[in-house]
Amino acid sequence: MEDEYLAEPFRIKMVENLKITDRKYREEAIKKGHYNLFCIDAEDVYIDLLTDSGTSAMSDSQWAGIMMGNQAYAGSRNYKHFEDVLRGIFGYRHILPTHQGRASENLLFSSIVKKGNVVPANSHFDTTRANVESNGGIALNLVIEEAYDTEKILPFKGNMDLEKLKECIKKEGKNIPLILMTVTNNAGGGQPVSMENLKAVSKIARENKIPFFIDACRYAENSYFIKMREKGYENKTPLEIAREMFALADGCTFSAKKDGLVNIGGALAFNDDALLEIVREKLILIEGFTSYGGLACRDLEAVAIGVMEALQEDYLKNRIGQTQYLGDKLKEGGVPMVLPFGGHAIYVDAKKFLPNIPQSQFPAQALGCELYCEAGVRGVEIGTATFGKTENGKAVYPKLELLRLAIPRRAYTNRHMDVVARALINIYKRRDKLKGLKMTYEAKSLRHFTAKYEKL
Ligand code: PLI
Repeated sequence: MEDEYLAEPFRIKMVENLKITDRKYREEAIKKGHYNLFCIDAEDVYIDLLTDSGTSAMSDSQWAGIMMGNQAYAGSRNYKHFEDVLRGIFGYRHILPTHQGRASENLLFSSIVKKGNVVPANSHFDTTRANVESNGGIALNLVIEEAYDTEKILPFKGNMDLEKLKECIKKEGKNIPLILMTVTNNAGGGQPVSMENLKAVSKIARENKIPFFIDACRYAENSYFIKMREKGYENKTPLEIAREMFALADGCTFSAKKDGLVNIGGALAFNDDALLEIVREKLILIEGFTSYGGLACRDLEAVAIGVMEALQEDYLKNRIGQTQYLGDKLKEGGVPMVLPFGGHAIYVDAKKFLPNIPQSQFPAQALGCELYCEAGVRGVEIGTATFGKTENGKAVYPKLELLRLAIPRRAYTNRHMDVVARALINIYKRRDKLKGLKMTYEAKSLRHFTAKYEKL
């Protein structure tokens, strides 16, 4: 479809009614949830931008596929469909179903990461980092330095810094069990990785005989960015681009809850036959048999259909377009964000939004709570609570302090995006009145999910 005529490439067949609340109600709700947006009831949220994971609206084809579920412990036809479709995209020999991305990470990292190993990535997401660390490894972020400059406009700000990677290999050598590339780079603003960078990382990995894996959560969106921004890919389909990307690696972890357009599902895919022996045993032990991997077979069918829908060009144009739409509105209102806008989310730069609140007082978390109180919009902190830590009694802060507004796929209209923008711009106008938070409880790992705060 020509750009000027393309709106949503779908129409709405079923709706979920939303609860409408007032500010007093929301202030009570967030106080009851100890100022942690993970600890409030989803029903009390009007526009839920906590995550784009597992929150997609499925299509009628996917629901029809679910009704055609062939529930069998072994050898279900839905698994065969799932395997065929994913192999057709990823190209790897072994396609193992899992219930979601972190289960794939657990299976892979517990099989190949040993105590003291170093795992370089452009940026690890929180579960990826936690899975490396829980196996005694060290998760290293080697994204290009420009990724930390939120205002710098570059087409592929998710790229790996190749010099840093080479240095790391020189220093660590055989201590590196794998190199990981997250596409798009969720922890760094949802920024894409270029094919050129993937090729270079692949070459370095192969020269040094280090396995190279892709964290493929948002590979379809990354493929679309390559088509839009990288020379030589203008006339290729997202599927062709995706195939080229995966051919550069030895395997991938995949959360189908993102670019699989499903509410649950994932996969671990790779070529190594020896690794299969180890992983298959673990899969059966912790997830389920190799032909369902912790899912109902009907869910495998929904993934098989969803991944192909998520590779459609009109879908991707509309999807990335909605994120840009929200970003453009916020930019008009002067809101500081990570630029250029990411694929699945807008990342508000809380350091710049609230320069009066130091990182020790969780500015992105405080902003998230205020946005919820203002309009019932829920985002998620990607800053000190998520990636900061206490080391030898001293607080260590991440470089970026962001409030992520992740947009569920096919779920909200641009009128919802208008509300989000209006609310955030209104807060921006009175930003000097906002106060920070004090963390009163933190768990040892993944503390942001269960942390408790008090208002300062
Ligand atoms: O939520 P999972 O276990 O299906 O996937 C874990 C995961 C791995 N890698 C990346 C890049 C992710 O973004 C990711 C999950 N992301 C979530 C839940 C998010 O809100 O971004």
